[in-house]
Amino acid sequence: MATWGHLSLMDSNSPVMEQLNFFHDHTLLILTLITILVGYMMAMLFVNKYTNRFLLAGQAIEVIWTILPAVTLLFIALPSLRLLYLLDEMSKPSLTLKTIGHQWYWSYEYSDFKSLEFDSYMIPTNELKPEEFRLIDVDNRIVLPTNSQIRIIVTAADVLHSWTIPTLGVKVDGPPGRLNQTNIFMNRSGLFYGQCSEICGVNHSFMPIVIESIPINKFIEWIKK
Ligand SMILES: *[C@@H]1O[C@H](CO)[C@@H](O)[C@H](O)[C@H]1NC(C)=O
Ligand SMILES: *[C@@H]1O[C@H](CO)[C@@H](O)[C@H](O)[C@H]1NC(C)=O
Ligand SMILES: *[C@@H]1O[C@H](CO)[C@@H](O)[C@H](O)[C@H]1NC(C)=O
Ligand SMILES: [Cu+2]
Repeated sequence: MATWGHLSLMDSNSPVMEQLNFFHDHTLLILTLITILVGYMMAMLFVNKYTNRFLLAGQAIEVIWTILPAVTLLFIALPSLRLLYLLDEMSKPSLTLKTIGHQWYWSYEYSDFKSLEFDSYMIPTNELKPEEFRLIDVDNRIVLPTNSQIRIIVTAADVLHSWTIPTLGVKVDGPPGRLNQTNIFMNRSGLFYGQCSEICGVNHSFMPIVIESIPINKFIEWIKK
C-alpha cells in the first residue's frame, strides 16, 4: 500500500508490474539524459561568444537533430509495445473471479464454485479497529491464491467503475452490460489494496478493493469452509 514515504512506484507483486517498473525506470533514464543535454546546451547559450548573423540553413545539423530524436523515440516505443501485448497475455487460468461494481461497493463471484459470492463494503471510519486503515479497508476481502494464474472478469451493475490494484499492474474498466477481462499472477502473499478508478458518483472514493493473497493450500481450506 502506498504511504507518505513513497515517492516512486510501489514494489511489484506480480511479474507484469515488475515489467512495468522496469519500463518506468528505462524511460525515466532516457528523460534524464535528454534533460541534462538540453539543460547544458541552454546554459551554454548564455556564455559562448560565437555569433553568425547570416546563418539561414544547415542541412547537416538539421538531419542530425531530426534523426536522433526519432531513434530515441524508437527506444521508448518498442519496449512500450512489447509491454502492451504482454499485459494481454493469458495462459490457462486456474481460477476465475467475477467482480461487479455497484454504486458504491464491489461484489465478487467465484464462478468456479457454487454460490460463493459476497459484497465488499468499505469500513466506515467510526467502526475501524486499531490495525485497520482508514478509507481503504473493507469488510469482506477477496481471497485469492499466490502463484496461480487468475482470470478477472470485470463488469458493473449501474455505471462505469474501474477495478484497480496498483502493485499488480491492473486497471480494468467495468462497463455496465459488458464483460472486461484481465489476468493476475501474485508472487507474494499479503494484502494488496486498490480503489475504484473511474468517477462513478458521490461515494466513488469510498469503494476500495482489498485482495488477501494466501498460499494455495490455505486457499483450498478457505474455499471448503
Ligand atoms: C473495458 O471495456 C471498455 C468499454 O467496453 C473499454 O473502453 C476498455 O478499453 C476495456 N478494457 C479495459 C482494459 O479497460
Ligand atoms: C514470480 O513468480 C514467477 C513464477 O514462479 C517467476 O518466474 C518470477 O520471476 C517471479 N517474480 C518475482 C518478482 O519474484
Ligand atoms: C456515501 O457514504 C456515506 C458514508 O460512507 C454515507 O453516509 C452516505 O449516505 C453515502 N451516500 C449515498 C448517496 O449513498
Ligand atoms: Cu468509482
